[in-house]
Order: sequence, then structure tokens, then C-alpha cells
Amino acid sequence: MGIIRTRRQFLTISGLSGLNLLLSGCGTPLFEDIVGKVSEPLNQRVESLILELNPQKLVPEFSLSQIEPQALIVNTFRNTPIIDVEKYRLVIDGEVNNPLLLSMADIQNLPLTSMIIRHVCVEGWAAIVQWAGVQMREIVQLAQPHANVKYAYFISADGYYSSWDIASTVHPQTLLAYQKNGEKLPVDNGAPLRLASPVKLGYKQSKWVTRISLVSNLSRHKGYWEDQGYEWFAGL
Ligand SMILES: Nc1nc2c(c(=O)[nH]1)N[C@H]1C(S)=C(S)[C@@H](COP(=O)(O)O)O[C@H]1N2
Ligand SMILES: [Mo]
Repeated sequence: MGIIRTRRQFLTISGLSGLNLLLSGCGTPLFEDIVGKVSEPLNQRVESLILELNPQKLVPEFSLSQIEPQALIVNTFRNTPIIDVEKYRLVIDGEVNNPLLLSMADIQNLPLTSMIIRHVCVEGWAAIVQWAGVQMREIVQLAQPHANVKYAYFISADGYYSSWDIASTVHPQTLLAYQKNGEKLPVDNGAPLRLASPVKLGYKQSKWVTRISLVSNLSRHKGYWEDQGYEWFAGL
């Protein structure tokens, strides 16, 4: 996995200026407020996963020459949603101290991580793809989940939804991707933002993600395919 630290820290002034917190409608927080929140101790279980106190196994990656640009088949249960990237905001909420509302500019100010992995669809095809974007763990860390958080819900603009266990969510190779094979992520593949991870099957890799809810319990609805009998964990 190649971690390209475009900007070492999220809390650069440019990253901060576009950052809006949803917290109690109190307007733009002061720099100190955010720094204070980010440096608070995290939920210990999630923290130990993120800090690799219990190191999570890295899935071996492929080389640039192994990328299969034609093999990734667009697989969309409905229509491709129309998203205005300027107005687009990613909501991170649920049982967290620090709900977030992030623009694509905010997200692109976070460290860029790139990986070459195999995407596996249960319908019988697979593709080696390079994805680049922000690690989900960065987002989880910023949101400051409560100690009892065990799951993440991913809600998409096309009505799709899925839920993940928190360990897979903060796995170092679970990305919110906005690039595919070195280029801007195509709309059909989930632009502006989609999940990409070598630890889960294709139907867990939500495209057009607009909302991530960190929660302690799953509801009756676990995912679009999961609710129709597909396995929930869907690990690779
Ligand atoms: N929002 C949304 N995400 C989705 C889907 C979908 O229909 N809607 N299909 C899933 C399935 S089954 C697969 S295999 C992959 C396909 O990703 P691709 O279309 O970029 O190849 O997206 C997953 N994520
Ligand atoms: Mo799939």
C-alpha cells in the first residue's frame, strides 16, 4: 500500500476553512476547538485497531502492470445518480462526539492512500484495480466514535445501503476512493466517493456514498443485498 502524504495533517488552514461541523448548529468552530477534539483520547477498542496495537493483517497487493482496466464491470442495481460535486457533502454521524459534514475539498485535503487490489463480485467476475482516496480510519478518527460503536452504515445516493463491522471499516486498506487506475473516479464507478477494500466482497463496496453512520447496533435493515439473503460479513 502506498501512502502518499500530500498534506501531512488534516488540520491545515486550507483543510479547516471548508470544514463544517454539524454540532448543535453552533457555526464555524474555532481552530482550538477542533484541535482539542481531535486530540481527545479515542474509543479504546477502535483506537487500538487504528493504532495497530492489534495489527490488522495487510492483504498483499498487485503491481501496476497487473491492473486489468477492462475487467471492472459496472454493476449498479438502479440508475447512476446525478450528484453535483460542488454541493456534495459527506455526512458522518451516529454515536460520535464529532459529527462531520465534509466537502470533496475537505476529503482531498486528507492524506491520499493508493492500493492495487482485486475486486471480487459474487456474480462470478473479478478485476485488479488501483484505487486511491482517504483511509476510512482517518474519517472514523475525526468523528470520535463512542466506546460502544461496533458498526458503520454506508448510505448511497442511489438508495443503496450496506453495513460493515468496525474492524473492517478501520482496516488500513479500506478506502473512500475518488481515483481509479490513476484517474479521477468515473461516475459509473461511484464518483465522487466510493468504498474500496480488499477485505470485503463487491456488494459491500458502496458507490456514491453520502452518509456514514457509526453505531453500536444494526437495525433490521443491514444492506440492500444483505436484506435479500446475501451474507452480511462478506469477507474475502
Ligand atoms: N450505490 C451502489 N453501490 C454499489 C452497487 C450498487 O448497485 N449501488 N453495486 C455493488 C456491486 S454488487 C459491485 S460488484 C460493485 C461494482 O462496482 P463497479 O460498478 O464500480 O464495478 O459495486 C457495489 N456497490
Ligand atoms: Mo457485485
